[in-house]
Amino acid sequence: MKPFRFILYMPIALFLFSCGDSESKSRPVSEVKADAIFPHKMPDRKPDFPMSAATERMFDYPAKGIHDNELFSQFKYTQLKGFDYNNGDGTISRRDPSRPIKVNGKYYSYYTKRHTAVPPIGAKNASMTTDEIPSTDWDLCEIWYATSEDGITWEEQGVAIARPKKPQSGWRSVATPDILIWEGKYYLYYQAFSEPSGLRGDWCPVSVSYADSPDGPWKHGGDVVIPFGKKGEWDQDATHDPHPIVFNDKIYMYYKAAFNKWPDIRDQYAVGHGLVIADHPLGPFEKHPLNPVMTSGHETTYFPFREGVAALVIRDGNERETIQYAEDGVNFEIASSLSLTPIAAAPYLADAFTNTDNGKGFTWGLCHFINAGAAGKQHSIMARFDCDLSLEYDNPKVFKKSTVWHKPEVYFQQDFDQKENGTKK
Ligand code: AAL
Repeated sequence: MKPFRFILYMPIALFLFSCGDSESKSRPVSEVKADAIFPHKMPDRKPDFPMSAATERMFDYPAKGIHDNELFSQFKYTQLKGFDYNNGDGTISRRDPSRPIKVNGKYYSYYTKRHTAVPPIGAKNASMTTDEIPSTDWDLCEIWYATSEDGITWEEQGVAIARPKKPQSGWRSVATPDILIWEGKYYLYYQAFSEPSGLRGDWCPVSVSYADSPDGPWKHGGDVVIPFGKKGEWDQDATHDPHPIVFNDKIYMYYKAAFNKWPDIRDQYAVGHGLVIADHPLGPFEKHPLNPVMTSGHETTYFPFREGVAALVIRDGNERETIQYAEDGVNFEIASSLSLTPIAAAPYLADAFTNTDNGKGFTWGLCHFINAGAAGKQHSIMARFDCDLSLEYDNPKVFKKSTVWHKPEVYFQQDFDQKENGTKK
């Protein structure tokens, strides 16, 4: 605390702490004596008198107000230049970008690219797919890469990881890559499908390839890098969105598995994120005994922050649209709640692989929009987001406002058929 604030608050604090009764929270309301009233000026420290659960909780966040919370930000979006989508006819899709890395002054990002004769016919129709007809947007894909000087205009460079020959893992599709830099080498982790996604579920293991340069050539380094759970365990048949960082001198790889879903309870589905840890990028990766370490969120986005790890948790679960923080990279707590979050966020992190114990966060990254196409022309596009989630950057006027006003059209796009009655319980 700054010295002048300490002097200012000292008398208030002494008064507040002297009239505390920590047990009174749990007493019936008639017995709770209002020893002190919450002050108009925000106290620096948690007062020791009876408070509601929400007021108590306010003191557990990184800051009591979002304007001072380094783990809160609004997000702004910019269209990328340099990618062609065949006039949006659904035959070209780019999605699930890797976190950009900067090498020799250029940013590199790796992503799922689908270029198929026709748009996807849907997971439900997976049994009707052919070698030419994709089920989902990430079926029949390859991993491509692009470079950029400014993170906005990108030049597509070509294929990084092609589909291997049948029956090798990934022969059907390789997708959703992320990158690790370790001892001067580059490692790409990605989902390797050996059946059309949707056939039995979105089932796939993770493979790894490595190279001496971010331009490749990439050498196959192994399959099923993240071990599946045994039958009956939450991650028994899916390991998605591999996301490595270097933390505590080791490789911490977070991943996602959707569970409680297939084959017949899709509407009950749950999402967990697991953590596997290794001493070397090619493994072996060992599962953390407390997995899943996160029970909300879809695509994984974890980053070194201060002495711990923070996560952007979006789309799924009770704690979706939050940032969470864990000093140990395992036991996450909510640090802020967010709106209009980037989907499949891949932030540019200068310190993702430096084993830092003072993670700085980020100010921009890539993400995707999966509904870029008109009906029957489904494809995804990638975009850039900017934000203020960095300890080295402050732009409160743009990024720390609590409300962002959207035009009425944004709301009216979420229309509702008034004849749709729902079900009475
Ligand atoms: C994504 C990711 C994984 C899923 C699919 C493609 O956004 O969660 O990659 O398998 O959707």
